[in-house]
Amino acid sequence: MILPCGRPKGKEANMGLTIAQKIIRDHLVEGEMVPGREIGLRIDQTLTQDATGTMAYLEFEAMGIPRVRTELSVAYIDHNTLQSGFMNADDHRFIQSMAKKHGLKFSRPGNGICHQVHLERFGKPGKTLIGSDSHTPTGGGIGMLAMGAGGLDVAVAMGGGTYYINMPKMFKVELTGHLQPFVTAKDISLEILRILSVKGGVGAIIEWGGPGAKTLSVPERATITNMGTELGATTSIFPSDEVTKAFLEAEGRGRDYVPLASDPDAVYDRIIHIDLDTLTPKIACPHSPDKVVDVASLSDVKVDQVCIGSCTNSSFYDLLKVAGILKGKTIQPSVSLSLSPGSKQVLTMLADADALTDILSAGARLLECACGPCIGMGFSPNSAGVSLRTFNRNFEGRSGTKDGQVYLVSPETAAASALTGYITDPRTLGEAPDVTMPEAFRIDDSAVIDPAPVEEADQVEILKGPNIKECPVGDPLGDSLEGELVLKVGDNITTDHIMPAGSKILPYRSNVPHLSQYCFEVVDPSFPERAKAAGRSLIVGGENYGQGSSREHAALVPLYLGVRAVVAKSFARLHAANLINAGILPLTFEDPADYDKLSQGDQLQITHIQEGLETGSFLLEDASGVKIPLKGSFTERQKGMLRAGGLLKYVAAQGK
Ligand code: MIC
Ligand code: SF4
Repeated sequence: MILPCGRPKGKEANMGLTIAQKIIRDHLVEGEMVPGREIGLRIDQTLTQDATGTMAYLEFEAMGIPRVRTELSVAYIDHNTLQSGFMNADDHRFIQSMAKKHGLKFSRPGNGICHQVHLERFGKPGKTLIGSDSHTPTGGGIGMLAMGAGGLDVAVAMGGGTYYINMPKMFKVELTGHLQPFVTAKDISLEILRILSVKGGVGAIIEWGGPGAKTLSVPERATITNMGTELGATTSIFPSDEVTKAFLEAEGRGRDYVPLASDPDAVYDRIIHIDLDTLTPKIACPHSPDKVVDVASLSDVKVDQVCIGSCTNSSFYDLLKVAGILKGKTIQPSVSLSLSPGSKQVLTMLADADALTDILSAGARLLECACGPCIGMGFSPNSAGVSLRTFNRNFEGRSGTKDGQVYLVSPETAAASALTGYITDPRTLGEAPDVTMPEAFRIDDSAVIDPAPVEEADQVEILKGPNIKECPVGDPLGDSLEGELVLKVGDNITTDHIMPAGSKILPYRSNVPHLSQYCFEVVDPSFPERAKAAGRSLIVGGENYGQGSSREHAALVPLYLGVRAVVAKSFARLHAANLINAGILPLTFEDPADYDKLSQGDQLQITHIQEGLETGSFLLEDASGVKIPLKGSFTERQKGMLRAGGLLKYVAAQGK
């Protein structure tokens, strides 16, 4: 039994709580902590990056709120740093002017990847954080409840609004033993992906614990919580303990430490055990992070390119180990190696420790402290090239080379393979470098710019370049919806399929009309033209539709092209939320076998939508009279959003 305020009553009141449940309890403003039910959370901190940020700030601007109402909001520039053309620089100036006027800190380009910098300088155990980037759960490495969200949700939270999710189930991963030499946190991430798959964490928060967790440093924990995103999990979290305290103290932020642990009698929906003593180096094969095998099993695969970096594996700790492996050696002439340090702190400390010299002398190319190759911003592999990356995603085409064969590995496996030219189990190298966490990090926040004081905010001019176009808004949902089935796709369609990124397209994240030419480019380049010609239309998908990124462009661009409903076997959490925010109706098949009854080009109709919103049952009919039952269960708030034509219109109507 649960009281309206969400606190358990009766027998359950004495039940122990998990770490996440404790943070949720302390931030609950609406709903009950019952798995599957919608809850509203107070958000302490927000972050945005530039690829989703421009849109988020346009949305924030549309809300007319003068100053952010969070404890801390930070605007990072880390994705779009190539600046080929005026577009990125214009977006950066816009974001910087918005931050200055509306009370956000602004992290300049070059300061680092949002998740790495946020962990170093701003994250606090026990706080809630949402970010317009799906890897925001990195903050779970220091015991934050950190979640990826759509830009519009972040805009609402910046304005002091509530963030809504469905109360997740609780999973626990119990770690025992110690990582053996050359076996790493990345191998733990890949192992859990092997066990659970890219859908295995959907609807769950994954808590990491057990004696093995105590042996992991904060950067290692952050690698694991970062890649929890690939499991589809709402977020992942570690306890806040002595290790967290030491990390915060080394960052000069000991005052931010609070201890956090689950109760001994906390209840989990699922417990998974991983024995670190027996874990071996792992690798995810093209094109999915869960296609995991032992590194040793692929030793005959020749490597063309190795990329070390990204928000998963670019900490000082990771890169010191890489330097230790490469020191005094030279990479194979056939291999191209890149290094993108996670932050300016990491880069300057590597330089101070002479470790940067070891890496560069071995033959690496130094890229910026930014996302870079992870999101296809340069350094694409050669045709059909094998690229080993310490990143978190290896979706088809994401590297910028359509037939590139991207494998995901640890920094140790990456460095070892660059030396041999073949996929190499780093344990064959001999002795592992002995790396310890520093007692103090190099603290220099000069690349973080404070906002204007409130009294001067009025005078700050908002700078908008010509690339910044209006954000599309949905139409109120009527009682029936008719349209062509313009695209039928299979399982595990990612947001990179729906709205690709990369150096050609990413500069247009604030220009939806231009962006729309590339929608579903990897799947079917004729989609945009067909969708435009069709007027109002529907898309049909398989399982886990929309997995991957938080990019709301994967909803806004189809909306612009006329898509009004997506019918799938199942949806990824973030994408379903983004569709509703955009005013697109996401429905699932009552019987997944009905998926086979539909073909691209069918004329479809969904009737009695208003009744369906209440009952959760919908009926899809094609022109020949075939009837397919669909379902969709929406909260009152979501119904309101769909009826209004999306979150922006809904918020405007509520006068919030
Ligand atoms: C990604 O890793 O796919 C991104 C680029 O960081 C995205 C955000 C975006 O599309 O801008 C994410 O993970 O949310
Ligand atoms: Fe940047 Fe890659 Fe991390 Fe996304 S996954 S935030 S693109 S480094």
